[in-house]
Amino acid sequence: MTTPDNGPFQLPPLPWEQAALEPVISARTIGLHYGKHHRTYVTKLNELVKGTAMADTPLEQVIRETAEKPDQKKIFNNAAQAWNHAFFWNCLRAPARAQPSGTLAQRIDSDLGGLDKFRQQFAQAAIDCFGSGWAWLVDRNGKLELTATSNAMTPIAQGTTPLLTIDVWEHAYYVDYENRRPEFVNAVIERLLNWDFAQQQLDRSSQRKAA
Ligand code: MN3
Repeated sequence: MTTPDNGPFQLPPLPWEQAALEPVISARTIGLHYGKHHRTYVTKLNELVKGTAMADTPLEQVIRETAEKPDQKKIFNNAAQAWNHAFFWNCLRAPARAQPSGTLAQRIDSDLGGLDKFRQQFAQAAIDCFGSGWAWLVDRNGKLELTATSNAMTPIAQGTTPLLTIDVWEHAYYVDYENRRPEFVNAVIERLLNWDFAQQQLDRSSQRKAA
């Protein structure tokens, strides 16, 4: 763990080497995206919460408490972006397994019409997200859905459980793909999705509902 500016919130280590996702995502993109963008969200969040009760509040709770509050917008944006990026890195893995298994595969079949439709709809949500944002596979009250959020907005502030995400801010792909967002999105969906991580999120979501 590295702690920018010794603040309470930390930049978690990447789950792989920076070149691990090549050629889909270059080491240079990961170096900038993680080392500059993600780090800056954590650093700014630490500056913003310094000396407040938020400094002792878990990150997910900071996000929920500041969502949709205009006077807390800066804290929300940096907290949600810090969380979204840490989640995003875990959604990627190379080499990825070709397809999900277990209950996740069953739910993709029953809720989304199968893996091919999942891929098409996830890509479409990512491509159609206007401007900066995120595409998500979420569990909403026991049903899987594909959706997108704008800017820093995150499912954990909207009462759904995220299973997978793709960052579609331009900084996520411009160095490697210039303006070709669909090419980036389809390459990530076909070659990098971490199905084991998505299954873990689904299991946790099911356990929370059963509790
Ligand atoms: Mn990003």
